[in-house]
Amino acid sequence: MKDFLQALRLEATNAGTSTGAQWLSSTGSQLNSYSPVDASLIGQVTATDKEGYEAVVAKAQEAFVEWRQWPAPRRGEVVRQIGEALRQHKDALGKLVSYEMGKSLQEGLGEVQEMIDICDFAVGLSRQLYGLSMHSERPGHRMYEQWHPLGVVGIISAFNFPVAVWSWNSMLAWVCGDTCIWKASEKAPLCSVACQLIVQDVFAKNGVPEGVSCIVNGGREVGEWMSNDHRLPLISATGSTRMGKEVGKAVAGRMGRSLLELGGNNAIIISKDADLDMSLIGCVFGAVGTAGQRCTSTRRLIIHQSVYDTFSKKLANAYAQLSIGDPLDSNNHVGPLIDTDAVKNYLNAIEACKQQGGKFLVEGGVLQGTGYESGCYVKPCIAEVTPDMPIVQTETFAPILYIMKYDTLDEAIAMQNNVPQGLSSAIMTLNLREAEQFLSAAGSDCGIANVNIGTSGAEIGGAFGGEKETGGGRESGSDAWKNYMRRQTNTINYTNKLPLAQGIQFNL
Ligand code: UN1
Repeated sequence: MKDFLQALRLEATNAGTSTGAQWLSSTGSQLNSYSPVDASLIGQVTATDKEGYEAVVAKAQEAFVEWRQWPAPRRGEVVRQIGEALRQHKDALGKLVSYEMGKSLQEGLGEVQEMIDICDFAVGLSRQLYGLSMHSERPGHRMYEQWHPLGVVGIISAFNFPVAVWSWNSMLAWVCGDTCIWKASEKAPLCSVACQLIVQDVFAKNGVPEGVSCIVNGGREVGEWMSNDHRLPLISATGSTRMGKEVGKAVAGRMGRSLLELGGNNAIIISKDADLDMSLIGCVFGAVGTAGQRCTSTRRLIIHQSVYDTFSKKLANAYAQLSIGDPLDSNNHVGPLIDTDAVKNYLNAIEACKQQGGKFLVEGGVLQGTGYESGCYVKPCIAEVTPDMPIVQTETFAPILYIMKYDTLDEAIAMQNNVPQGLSSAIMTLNLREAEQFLSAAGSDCGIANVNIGTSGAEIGGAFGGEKETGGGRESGSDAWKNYMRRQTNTINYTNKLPLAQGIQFNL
């Protein structure tokens, strides 16, 4: 037994359904969590059955009635303590993320840091859930708006950020007075159990009602129950565009609210005026970090023709230095893909790219031999392509980087925008005119547009999400909290007359 599993009290868990301190038994199927690092079975959870799901929703609804009455700063104090508990568990939780999901330990720890950061952000917010006040057109009237808790929030998260994405949603939802039901990816279910165990202790110390933090586990079916459930006014879903379209449709069908954060096809433009050495780090980390399994991973480089040869040589040299292997070993840059299905997708994309005319500058392939027994380790690769190839329009969750040439900035921006997805984008340039054009209304069409940093590694303080097939939702910082509350406009008449708006006369 690995010590971090013990530290997180994951030794003998097979529960996958909880309303907080209570763990419910289930007749659902067993979900095995295999590590892509070494193929070992880390643990099991039981999928939530319908009965368990109903019990969870009932508890979350009941808890909401009490929780929404707690003053927001008091809810914030509870979230502050969660942040403290996460600081204490950072090392163990970071290792679990790395071991269950396969990202490098540095990135596993970075993910827990994102959780801590969003806790801090949410604590501040708990005293700032501001509404505007307006000037009424009628004398003796006061008009303002206030934000009320929304209800039970359903959170569906993906394997690639198995803990942080939940925290972006739940920490904000909690200070906003909502209760949460979280369905983690069936590919990383132990992460949700570990988080629930950490939160449960903090809640118990503070007398938080049972049902404020709930977890359910399972596959598509559980996600469908949530999406179709009118008792969940908001579904926040992170994952593939295919999944998001189904969730969005189901939630819209019942006039619910959805917050969708889906696929990306993120590009970096390398201008003739770029600092090439600095750009290299952003490009390589963006493309191979998390083995290309971030929704913000860099998938395309659009390189000015005058620096194309120089920069592609630099890239090839950098790729030759990458060490691939056990992500818990800090000497390695790249860990495994999540599972062998992901390896198949990677191989299929390489094959499709070749058939469509792509030429590989750095070849891919599946690694074999000692240390690679899980069959999930692949070589990050680089293909020279043209932007119209169908594979270049697609998000493949793997370390495949497509590179292409451009001549004018207008052309580069058009190439960057001409994909179905619209999450993250960047330009590397020291030329102010180019940078400003890229950020202008005629520039990048993405939710995130950066200058002289890469596409991945967004900070929690900004609103996170994107346009087009990325789903349009914004999570995390800025005013994303408004997703988790309902707005109410209030007008109060403190006179003895009842003037009507718009000057309407209505005399009895
Ligand atoms: C995701 O991949 O779903 O910007 C989230 C980043 C991280 C979040 C990625 N802060 O890469």
